[in-house]
Amino acid sequence: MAVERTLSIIKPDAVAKNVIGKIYQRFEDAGLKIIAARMMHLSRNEAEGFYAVHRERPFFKDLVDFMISGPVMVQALEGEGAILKNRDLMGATDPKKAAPGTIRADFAASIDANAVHGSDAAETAAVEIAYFFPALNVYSR
Ligand code: RTP
Ligand code: MG
Repeated sequence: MAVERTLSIIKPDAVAKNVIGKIYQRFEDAGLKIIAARMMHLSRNEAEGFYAVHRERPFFKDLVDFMISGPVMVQALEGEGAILKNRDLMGATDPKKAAPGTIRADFAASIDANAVHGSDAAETAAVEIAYFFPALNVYSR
């Protein structure tokens, strides 16, 4: 399997629950390296730009309101099959449907406050990483 990069966000609910470290541990235990990271409190513009693909969806305003409700932790992850591996660690979008032992099953309260974001494909991963990190701030190793 190829080494890939993916963009992860620990959302405001999980940052507020003080579980950044527990979520990082899951990434590292799965063989994913944190190759860039920054804590941010997103502006409305930044959140709308990040989720632009969902602009026409009925949940767009709630999603943006939630994403700007508090600080988030943004990281790029690297490893074998990182995109799918991260999605597996996260679990289903709705925590009620997320498999036991996944991040969303363990830390998320609802489909809105669902603890983490992860890129869903190679193309979106590249765009999302570039959205938050200039290439010189990514430390592949
Ligand atoms: P994410 O992009 O945050 O990693 O989540 P995802 O791929 O699992 O889900 P996606 O379809 O990309 O939706 C983005 C976020 O919008 C919220 N959402 N709400 N009320 C709803 O039906 C609904 N559907 C999606 C979720 O918070 C989801 O994470
Ligand atoms: Mg998504």
